[in-house]
Amino acid sequence: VPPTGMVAIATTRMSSSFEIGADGRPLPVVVRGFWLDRYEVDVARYRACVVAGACPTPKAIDTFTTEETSVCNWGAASRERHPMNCVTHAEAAALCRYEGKRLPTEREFEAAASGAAERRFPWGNAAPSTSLLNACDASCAREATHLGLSLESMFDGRTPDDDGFAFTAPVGSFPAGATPEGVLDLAGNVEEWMADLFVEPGQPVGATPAPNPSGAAPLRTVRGGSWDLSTEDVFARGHRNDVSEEIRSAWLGFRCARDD
Ligand SMILES: [Ca+2]
Ligand SMILES: [Ca+2]
Repeated sequence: VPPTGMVAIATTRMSSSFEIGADGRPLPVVVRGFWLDRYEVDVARYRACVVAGACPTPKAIDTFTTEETSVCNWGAASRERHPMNCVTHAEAAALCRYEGKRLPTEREFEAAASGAAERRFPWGNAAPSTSLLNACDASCAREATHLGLSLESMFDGRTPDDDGFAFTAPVGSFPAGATPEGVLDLAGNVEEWMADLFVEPGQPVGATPAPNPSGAAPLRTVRGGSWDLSTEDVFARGHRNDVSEEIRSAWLGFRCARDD
């Protein structure tokens, strides 16, 4: 019986997009079967953890502009089903622990999003469209100016050019963009915290993590792209990013995984 809200990801043999083997080629890896949340963690799930005393109450956003904090979903009216964003790596990990889960590893994310077939996108190889994911669309570019942000639409000059959501969307709003196993929003909506410490491209997992040039907090990997981005590549297989594990951001959320 699958755990509620989770999808089985079978053991996956693939070549890692971000690790290079001793022979200079993409590293062949076997990712053990695991469970992955069908959806990004939403505000309601995080609230249950706060009420239980197992998750910290989200703090004021101090590292971003006031304008951007209005896109943080905690405490915003009618956004209980929106992804829980603006949380640190530790806060995300606490929610997963509370649910008897953990954050997924970067390899697991890739196995779920691209599979043994090494799909370019979670849904397959077709280019992103407004029905497949929540990216920065026409409404995002328009509304962002009210927040003092300058964002571009990924669908400029195309029809349709509006995916229905200027900022975050309720989790699971893009069923056409699901993986074959039924995992939603692996590309877009919010970028997602991985369990892993970030290692430089081409280094094997477990290599000495990259130091954070801007401070003491380690860098963690984030994956999948977000509502504010407009380049197809950032939603594609192999795209990865590194951020300080202490940041809170409106474009950054998470989902949880579990061992078999
Ligand atoms: Ca959008
Ligand atoms: Ca996502």
